[in-house]
Amino acid sequence: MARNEQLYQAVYKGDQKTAEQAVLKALEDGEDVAGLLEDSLIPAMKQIGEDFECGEAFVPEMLIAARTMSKALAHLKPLLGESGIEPKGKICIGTVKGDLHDIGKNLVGMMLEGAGYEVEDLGVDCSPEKFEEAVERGATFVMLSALLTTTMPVMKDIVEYLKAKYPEVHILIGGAPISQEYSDSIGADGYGATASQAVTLVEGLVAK
Ligand code: B12
Repeated sequence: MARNEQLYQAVYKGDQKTAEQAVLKALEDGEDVAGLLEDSLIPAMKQIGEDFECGEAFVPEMLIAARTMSKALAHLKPLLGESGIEPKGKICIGTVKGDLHDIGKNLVGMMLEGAGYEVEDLGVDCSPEKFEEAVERGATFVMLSALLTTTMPVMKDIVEYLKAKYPEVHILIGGAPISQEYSDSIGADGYGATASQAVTLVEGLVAK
């Protein structure tokens, strides 16, 4: 699917009203939800990140782009979560301690709900104990998100802490700076580069 230029520009520039209008219009026109995400919304966030990296955008611009992205995502959420069947499993997801980035995490959570799982969103800045509490409530998958190189090591602490107490729980990790190599090095059960890969990973482990 080609990029929806109006939607891309609206998210990139942080124009909430236009973004919401564009997303509603695209849905009315029958545009595919996954296509809107992968070809327009995510690339707009990627671009603002690259602008930030080279000094062409600053935190306020990132923030208004992020708010606009969240508004647009809110319209897609009901469509991603439309399964209406008995949950296939219980998953908790959160962004690790010290990290406040939540767009990717939210997207992963929405896709998993859409795939038929019960998802408990623990929010951002989550301590190992917060994940543990969710496991005690019955989650068999723990999904960790980190967007900062400085908060990646927290994932290692959480994996060590949870694996020692709950070896049967699957821990999956993701976020822009994460790699398969990093996942292997900290003993996580898998890494996904995108929200759809997160679903594939979970489905693979459930099937085992
Ligand atoms: C938006 C944004 C912000 C917003 C966040 C708002 C919000 N509500 O999330 C705000 C303005 C608050 C922010 C703040 C900061 N940010 Co910022 N931010 C970004 C930006 C531009 C986009 C992130 C995003 O939403 N991407 C879109 C989503 C859809 O992608 P994603 O998160 O990667 O998620 C996908 C995959 O990674 C994967 N995934 C994600 N989680 C998981 C989990 C699992 C289990 C799996 C399987 C998959 C998975 O699936 C998702 C969907 O496909 C990035 C740039 C970038 N390229 O990442 C910088 C970026 C992450 N930020 C950065 C920085 C430096 C900061 C600040 C330190 C800036 C500052 N000086 O204050 C603060 C830190 C605040 C904190 N303590 O967390 C740097 C990090 C550099 C580094 N090496 O660590 C980046 C890379 C920008 C840059 N290029 O320099 N930021």
